Amino acid sequence: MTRYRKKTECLLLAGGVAAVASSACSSASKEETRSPNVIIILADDLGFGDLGCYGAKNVSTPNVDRLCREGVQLSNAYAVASVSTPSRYSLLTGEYAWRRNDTGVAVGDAGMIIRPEQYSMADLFKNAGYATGAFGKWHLGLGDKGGEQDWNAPLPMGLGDIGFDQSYIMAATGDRVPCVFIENGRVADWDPSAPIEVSYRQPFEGEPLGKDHPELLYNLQSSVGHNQAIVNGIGRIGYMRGGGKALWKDENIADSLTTHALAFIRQNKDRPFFMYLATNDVHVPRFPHERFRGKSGMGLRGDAIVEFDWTVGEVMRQLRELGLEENTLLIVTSDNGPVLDDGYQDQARELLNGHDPSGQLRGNKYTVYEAGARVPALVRWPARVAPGTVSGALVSHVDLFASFAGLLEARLPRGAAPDSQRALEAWLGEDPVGRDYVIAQANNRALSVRTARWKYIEPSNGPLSYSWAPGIELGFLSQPQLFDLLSDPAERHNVATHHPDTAARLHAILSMERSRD
Ligand code: NG6
Ligand code: CA
Repeated sequence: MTRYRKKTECLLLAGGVAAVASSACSSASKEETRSPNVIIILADDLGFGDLGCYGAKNVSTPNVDRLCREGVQLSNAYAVASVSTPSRYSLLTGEYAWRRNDTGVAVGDAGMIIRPEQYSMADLFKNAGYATGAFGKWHLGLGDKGGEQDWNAPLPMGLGDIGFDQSYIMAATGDRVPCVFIENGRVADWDPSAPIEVSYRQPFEGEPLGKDHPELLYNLQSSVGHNQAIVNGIGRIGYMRGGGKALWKDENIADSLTTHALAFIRQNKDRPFFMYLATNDVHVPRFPHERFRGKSGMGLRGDAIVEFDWTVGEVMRQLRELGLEENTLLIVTSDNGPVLDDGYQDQARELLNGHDPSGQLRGNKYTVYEAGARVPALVRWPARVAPGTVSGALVSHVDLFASFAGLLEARLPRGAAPDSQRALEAWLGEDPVGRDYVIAQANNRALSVRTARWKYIEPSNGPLSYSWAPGIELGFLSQPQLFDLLSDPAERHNVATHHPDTAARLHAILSMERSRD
């Protein structure tokens, strides 16, 4: 059982005001013995500049902003990758996704990427006696084999096999089939009158496709791709037939996920729990509920941020109502950076009106530059964390695993979470420095390494931007790139040739990390 001292006591001890401290400490010496609940709310494609407390314009995020005031706001927190699957893989396993070659953006019928024999973050909590639940976007494969799932029967392998007691998830992304929720390993509300078929190889006869029937795309038109199956008047990636009443309506996804997450909290109010709540917001297709429409002045993308903030607020409200606020460690962060046109005509770019989703960092989702993986990160744990803390400590999602293990005083099995370092104090705003370096992966697998001052990007193949979306900057260059983030936080001046020793030293870090493979 984890024990920690009440915050007031810690502060007095740290302050060293002996006379005051001794009496005050003894009067405040009540030690909490119950392990904290742990909640990760992981947004999708929410940028470093997309929240009020990170400088967002034209959208207000009052719930998240309150979290900022009540906890720690981190300004140098990193996802492990600039796209979803490798980012989530690393968070949930404590292993860099680039150590495996099967962790690229997963199709909707991918097989389980995290296998039962691998020790997951959910296993860690479950073994410590926690109730464990996953809600929302999964995107890490389901079933024992890719492309062969029978979506009309319980899946032979699912989240229950990697430590989650309960789950209510989307198999992949909102824009990929199957467009149904999977609850505890089988399709929720499965409709026997409409058996589900899914393929990423060939269309189903008689099923209209977005590319041939733009008139059926009554909710959102595609701008690029997203022209295969049509579900709810929106074109998707992949082919699908059936589903009937199990098919989701995009405008209700946030409600469904939040409802299930709140129920999980209520069910487990009397025992410690770990909840992984991965929202569909603000990934494409952005199609928030009507009550959030027009609430941001930035169209659908901004409204999806408002919907995300609502989800955070609901979780906070539920904790408060159950008296669980004080001893719940709540983390809000994002899987990768922001993108505007990600394949649907939702006018995300046209309606920005001065808002900068990247928060003045260079790039976006997919990129090697800072906006790809530097993400908002807020941590609230009233029992221990000082409110209103702002920290520039260098932290990475990959360390959450070992940090939680430290919190639980749990021993990890040999080989578990191999890249994860114990960094709880940095995540809680108590250690202002954090990691020596952070490694991030772009979507072409190129790695970068960042220290307090420098950012080095290894040479790689690939374009500077996508041909279909010139507004998406990738930054893949065949030469090394080095930026002095202290004088050049927006990575405008590549100084690799001026500082060859620094470039070589940072390159050597990447080589050393790779050789630990
Ligand atoms: C891309 C999709 C994009 C998004 C992304 C994955 C197109 C044109 N683009 O291939 O819409 O789904 O994959 O995003 O199809 S992630 O956040 O889940 O990694
Ligand atoms: Ca994402």
